[in-house]
Amino acid sequence: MDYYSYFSFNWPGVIKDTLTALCLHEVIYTIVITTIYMKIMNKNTENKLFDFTIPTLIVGMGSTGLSCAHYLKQRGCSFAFADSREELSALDDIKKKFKPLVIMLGDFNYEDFKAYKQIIVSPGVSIRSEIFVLLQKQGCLIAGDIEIFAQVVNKPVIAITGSNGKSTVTTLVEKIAQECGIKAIAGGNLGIPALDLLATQSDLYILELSSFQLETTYSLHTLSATVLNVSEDHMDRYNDLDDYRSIKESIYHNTENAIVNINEKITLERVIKALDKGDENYNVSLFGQVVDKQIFNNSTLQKNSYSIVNNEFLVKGNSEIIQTNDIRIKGIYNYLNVLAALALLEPLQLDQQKQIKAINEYSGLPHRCEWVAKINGVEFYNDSKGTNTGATIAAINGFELDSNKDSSQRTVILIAGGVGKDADFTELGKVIKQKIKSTVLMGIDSALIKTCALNAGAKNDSLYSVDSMVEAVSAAAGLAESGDLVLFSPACASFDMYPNYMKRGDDFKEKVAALKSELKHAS
Ligand code: UMA
Ligand code: ADP
Repeated sequence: MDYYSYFSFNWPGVIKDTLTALCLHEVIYTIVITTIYMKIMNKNTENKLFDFTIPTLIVGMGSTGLSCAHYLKQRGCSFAFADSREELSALDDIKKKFKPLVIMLGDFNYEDFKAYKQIIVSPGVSIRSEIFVLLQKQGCLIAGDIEIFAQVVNKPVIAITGSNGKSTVTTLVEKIAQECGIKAIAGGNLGIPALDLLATQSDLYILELSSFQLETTYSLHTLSATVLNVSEDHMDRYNDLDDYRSIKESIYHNTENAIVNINEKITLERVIKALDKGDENYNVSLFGQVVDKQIFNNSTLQKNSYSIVNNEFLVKGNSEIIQTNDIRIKGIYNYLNVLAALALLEPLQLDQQKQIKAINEYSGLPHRCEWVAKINGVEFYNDSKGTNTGATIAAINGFELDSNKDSSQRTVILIAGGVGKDADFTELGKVIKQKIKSTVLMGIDSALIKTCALNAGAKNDSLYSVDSMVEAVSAAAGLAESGDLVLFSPACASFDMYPNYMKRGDDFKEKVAALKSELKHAS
């Protein structure tokens, strides 16, 4: 069976069988399936179809905005740009390349925007600001690039969101699918904007989706979708954690297979409720660490569940799939990422041995608990992508699991700090108190982390404040003894000191390398 053709979607059996029996030409399938698609999209009255024949306003001239412009230009559509920056170095090139109707720079202006019936808004721009709320009320379609992608893609899509682990799972799913011979490509929040992926004419699209992107996505039909986990992030854009969680959960709308983390109780309950009420009709597969035996007493769910046994085996139902010893990416959170990837791919019924090979070969992405160096018996790890408390706590716990030492020895020196995005650092404070020998703090919100650690009972003389990466690395190295490890996992965004987390991680690695060569020359 060709899972990747138009027939691959689990359209209601009768329709699929009828189409297959009639042996219609692919073009006719496309028309029929597009009609079904339209029906799905129109179920929600808010879902207007993007109209490629009328002028569009593209808000935000970053990678998303430019990718949308590229796509619209290819289709011969006219569009204007707006960006709240006053100046853009690439302005002339953009004008020349895209020939937009107009480019509006500086503060967004309702009077200018209201001339457009549809606006593509970049994820970094909040659609909850007054101007967009007003425009939407007046019937303007406010959509993101993922919504446009959803309306034009004609191959299966797997979608991944969550506070942490998205990029790891997205790239792992891509690697497994490719190893199994599928022309698959990953993108979205990961880096390559979704519409750019279409040029590859792949047979499977794997999208990492942020909550920002989900806010402006209404009709994405997916083969499988997951919310990996929910912990505080981007609290500067949301009212509270539940508001943020609800946006994440919208990824399940219109999926055929909802992949749910068994440990995310609130989400799991909502998914089951939606099924019971008949609001959704997806299949559910679970993944996670088994704690709630009751759920696993339900034989249907148990059959479809992926879990970890004694931190040693990953299993589906009762069957062992893989030994954790053989997996290169370590830590419980990474085993959960592997389980999620397997569950997301389950509908494709791929060859198990090939999947296992791909998983065992996968060595993770840079800036995610990446080993950097060993200096005088101290190991340095770069986890610059640890940009919220959930990630940093998972990273610390991951090391604890893999360490042969008693956790009470507290052998980790943590370097953290940056832009806290209005996060509550109480939990991180507790973990610092319990598990961290010394903490070196830098960045704009470092005082908030320090206060939470002190409130949790951490000793003042275990907390150090510094102003730069070079000082942070030098302080951490000075505090560490042979056998300790230095973990750079900031729990914060980078933009107070760096353009992005990659530059920040690279700087950490450079400073560690410099320290190593300094010590080598000194000895
Ligand atoms: N802009 C405004 N007004 C604003 C905010 C931004 O005009 O109020 C303009 C900026 O001046 C700039 C443009 O919008 O010209 C930038 O747009 P953007 O912030 O949406 O960023 P893009 O370059 O389009 O990149 C986005 C994602 N960025 C964000 O969500 C902030 C990228 O995720 C993603 O890789 C890319 O689309 C392709 O899909 C990055 C990210 O940090 C990695 N994501 C967050 C995260 O992972 O935590 C959500
Ligand atoms: P995202 O794309 O969601 O930011 P990544 O896969 O890039 O996630 O991982 C970023 C960091 O989040 C990692 O370096 C690690 O510290 C942490 N992390 C990864 N997977 C998980 C998970 N499943 N649960 C909690 N934390 C995780």
